[in-house]
Amino acid sequence: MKISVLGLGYIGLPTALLFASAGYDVIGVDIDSEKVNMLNQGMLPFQEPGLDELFEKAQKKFRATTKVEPSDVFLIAVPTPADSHTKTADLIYVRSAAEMIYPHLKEGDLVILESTVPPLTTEKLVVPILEKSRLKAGYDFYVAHCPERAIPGKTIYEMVHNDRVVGGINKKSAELTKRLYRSFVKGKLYITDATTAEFVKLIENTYRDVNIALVNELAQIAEEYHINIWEAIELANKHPRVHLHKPGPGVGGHCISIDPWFVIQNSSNGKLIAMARYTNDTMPNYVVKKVKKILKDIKYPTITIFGVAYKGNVDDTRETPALRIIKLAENEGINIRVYDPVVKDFEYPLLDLEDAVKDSDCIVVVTDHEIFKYLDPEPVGKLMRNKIVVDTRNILNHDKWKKAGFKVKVLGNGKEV
Ligand code: SAJ
Repeated sequence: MKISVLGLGYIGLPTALLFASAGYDVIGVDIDSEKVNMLNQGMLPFQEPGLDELFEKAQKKFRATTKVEPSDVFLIAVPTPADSHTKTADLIYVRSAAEMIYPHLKEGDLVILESTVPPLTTEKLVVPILEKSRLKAGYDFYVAHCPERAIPGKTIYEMVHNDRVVGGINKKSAELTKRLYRSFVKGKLYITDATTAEFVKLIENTYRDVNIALVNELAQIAEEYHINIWEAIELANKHPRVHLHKPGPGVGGHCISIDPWFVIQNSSNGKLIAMARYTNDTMPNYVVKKVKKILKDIKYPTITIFGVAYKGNVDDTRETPALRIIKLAENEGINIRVYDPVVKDFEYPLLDLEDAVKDSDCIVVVTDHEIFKYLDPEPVGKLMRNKIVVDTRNILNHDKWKKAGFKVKVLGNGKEV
């Protein structure tokens, strides 16, 4: 059986390789010819734990190309960005993937949409395009939505071990999809209809966004009451039914900061969801306000941003709150230096540690990279003009930094305000 995976990004590539290592002949299709060449020469376009080994194992059963060809299964794993002005899903890539597939469709084929999409996309957008083949969906060929749940940094482990939801446009579509994923998924596979599966995926990320917004709001309130939110959360989470998330500089990444808009884009409801988005999107403003207050007596201040990845231990900067923090601070006349030993490309120059902290007035920890926890503050402090650190993630050993002469401020710790 031949499987074509359209879109070789963070989800499509590992998925293609997992199917290949399960024994299927897999063709990876991507419009980016550079990426296709790289893969065919045995090079990976991005890093992810376990991806090297998987690539090695799957190589004999996998090849990449820029053109769709006849297959038994077509799996769509293309990006679905949100249009930042209209806050709606931009489905151009899904549309064009379906357009590329339909001329090759034959009886018995299965088309699976993995990309995250607003409810009804599979039935109302994808199926009609595929039916331009003159075959009838659900009878001549089969269609399902099977959203991914893997978290960047643990993608491969989670793709194999997480439970998944399989939404078919009819029962046969769902059953066929379930059987296919069984080849590498060790978690449970739950069957439902396509629209419910689309909705489930979105509400998982919405649940997380709203909960993060809650603690981000509580962190600001805690500061007003001179309470340490981190202590308060730890104590509240001793309750058996309370699981408060962690406050921070805002929500980034390609999923949680976008998917809630897909839930509400066609609804007249959704005030709470939109408000949560607003709260998380404006956390960088709160961080900058805090930084400005600390730097108020310093002329021509320079700050060093520690971490521009959207979260710890990944090299991904999509929708990172760091960018908004940098832009807002720049607008206030603050000089910016950036240090992120995990990230390779960014809109601003990435400096080595020494250059990033030399003559700086303040370090702002934005990303919770593990590596920052073990940094020795002594030599860092010696290079700085002023020894101030703002920890928006509460990850540093604060006693150690204080001992090295740093003034330490932690987001949400009202006890030190
Ligand atoms: N964050 C906080 N506080 C927290 C947790 C996260 O501020 O308590 C921030 C992170 O720093 C980051 C953002 O939120 O900026 C999102 O990070 P994340 O680790 O929560 O999630 P993602 O975006 O990397 O991956 C999510 C996951 N969804 C859920 O946990 C419900 C993953 O399982 C999905 O597969 C992925 O979205 C996706 O592709 O949709």
